[in-house]
Amino acid sequence: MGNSTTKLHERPRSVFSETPKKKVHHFFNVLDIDRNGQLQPDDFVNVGKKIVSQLGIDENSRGARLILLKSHRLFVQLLADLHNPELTLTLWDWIAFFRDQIESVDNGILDHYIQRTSRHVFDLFDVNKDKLISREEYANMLMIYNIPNDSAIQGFEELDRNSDDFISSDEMVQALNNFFKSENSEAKGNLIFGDWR
Ligand SMILES: [Ca+2]
Ligand SMILES: [Ca+2]
Ligand SMILES: [Ca+2]
Repeated sequence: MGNSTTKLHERPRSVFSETPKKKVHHFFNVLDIDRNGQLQPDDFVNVGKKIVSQLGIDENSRGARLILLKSHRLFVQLLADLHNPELTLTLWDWIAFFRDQIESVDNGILDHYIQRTSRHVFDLFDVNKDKLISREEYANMLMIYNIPNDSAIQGFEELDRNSDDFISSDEMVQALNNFFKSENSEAKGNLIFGDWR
């Protein structure tokens, strides 16, 4: 029995190998909406604006302001997670953050980040607020982030583990866990933000 406790502490550290690195790099490009090689407030605010225009709601309405606030908050929290006092994140900051988290013995910060990213996806893209992401809502997310739809159709199938045609928040967290942590290039969830290969 004492043995199992020891084993917990002997968990081998994960290595930030080429596969997770490629995925994280791809995710940076997805978030870098204006493709200037830096994550800045504009990238996130523009996502909010695109959602508002996709929904066809009045830019000055409460709903629209809430969406803009939520997408901006995503960036502010990201800066806090990365302990970055600047309003700009470079690819280098980004990759170093994930490398440090994945290679750390304690995955607490990364798990927290995954939970929060999942919450944000639901906040921004679960339009009818049924706590499920439908195919249509997922397709809208891809469109907002300029992710080609073809690879992501397969992504949806893999995310939807119980094949009920919806992505639940548990399925989202599982997918993000694989996306950020798995060294397996075929892991389910890898295609959540399109084809990174
Ligand atoms: Ca940018
Ligand atoms: Ca929904
Ligand atoms: Ca499902």
